Amino acid sequence: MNSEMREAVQLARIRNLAERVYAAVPFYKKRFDEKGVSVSDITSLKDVEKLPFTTKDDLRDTYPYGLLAVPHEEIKEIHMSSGTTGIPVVDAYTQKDLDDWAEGMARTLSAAGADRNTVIQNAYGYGLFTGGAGVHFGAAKIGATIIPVSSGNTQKQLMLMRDFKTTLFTCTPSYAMYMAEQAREMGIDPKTIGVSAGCFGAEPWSENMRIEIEKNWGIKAYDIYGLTEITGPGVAFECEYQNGMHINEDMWYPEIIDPETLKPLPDGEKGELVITTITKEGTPLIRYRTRDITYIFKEKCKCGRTTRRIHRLFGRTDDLLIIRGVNVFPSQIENALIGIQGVEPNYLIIVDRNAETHLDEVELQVEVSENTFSDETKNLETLRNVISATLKSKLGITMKIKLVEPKTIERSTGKAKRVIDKRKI
Ligand code: DLL
Repeated sequence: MNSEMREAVQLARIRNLAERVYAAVPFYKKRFDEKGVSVSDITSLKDVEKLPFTTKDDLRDTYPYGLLAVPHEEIKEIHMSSGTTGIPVVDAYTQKDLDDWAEGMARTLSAAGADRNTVIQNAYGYGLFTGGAGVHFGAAKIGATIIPVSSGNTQKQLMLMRDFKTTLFTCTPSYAMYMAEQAREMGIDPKTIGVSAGCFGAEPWSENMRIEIEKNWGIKAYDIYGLTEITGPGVAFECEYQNGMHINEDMWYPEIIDPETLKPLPDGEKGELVITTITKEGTPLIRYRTRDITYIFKEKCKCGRTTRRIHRLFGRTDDLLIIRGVNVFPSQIENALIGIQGVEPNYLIIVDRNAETHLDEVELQVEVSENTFSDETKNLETLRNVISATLKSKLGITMKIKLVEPKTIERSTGKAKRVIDKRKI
């Protein structure tokens, strides 16, 4: 579809959505009335700016069923994410929502080369988390062979991969790295297992981490994006050119806003991604503020898909560390670290506040490789200086660097924890 045709479809769907939520969801009726906006005000996509935002707090305030836009018997499945504050964020799907989700994930997996002949090992967690179910539905729609192993049990993962000739696997990028490490420990070179692709997401990762995963596994590593509130994975995905993620724009209408002023930003400008779920029935959302930072671009992709794309995520507004006035996302630190010889892509950022000076202090714990660690202390000191100087020159920040022994930073089979913020405790 060219952009004019797509925009016409989007506008019609947004108008239909506004009508549906106004009639069925008291929360939205109130928000629309407060803003003095109604469906008749939406005559172009630019008018979407007139609609109210929805935030994570709104979802918590309306937990569990406050945003339902259809009768209960239409809801066929529920997923949720726990988050950090206790009250889960809920997504309630009608059959059509599940079909759309499967479609979005089928596109995601086929863009990574999957078809009926592919054996997909799904190492995202099954259960309330959307990763397991999302990949499962998409793989089923393609007609691929699914190994629904879920996350964890790493030795078994490797055994299944080898015995059942997995060609594509899915998990968080940090778990993909951990699996490679475990394989080597078992005397297996991951490259010899025969996997050719992986779809990784659910947590921030850097371009250098991609290179690392591709090198370790001998595969092509695709970035995939999504969030529970919207549907789960399948919102946007990379194609074989691995240059930004194609947004499934016929289902999710994206905008970028300045998170401070809340004003929309043009394509190409970095800000907070806002999504309107234009075809969703169960728990549709108007202008949901994802807190994810990226930019949208519309240059035509060599793959032939005409949708706009989002750049690999830079981080989240709530992950942003401000270190003595310099804004930095954990993924930028990761990117800088991975290029340094002797360092493993395992790190932990610990933020604390000095009780006397009241200034924030950051300690960066970095794992060093086996060889480096057995070296002389002098060499470790040199390495610490190299890390410090690299971070200073690339990001303009000074951190206390602590080198730690190989395999001491806790591994995760799901989303890795990269930051410990002691200031909140
Ligand atoms: O993580 C859905 C998902 C499952 C996506 C499997 C991809 C693969 P939540 O648990 O609700 O849902 O977390 C959503 O994770 O707002 C981002 O901050 C982050 N995230 C997801 N994908 C990526 C990615 C799933 N590719 C939150 N890069 C989102 C960076 C990502 N961050």
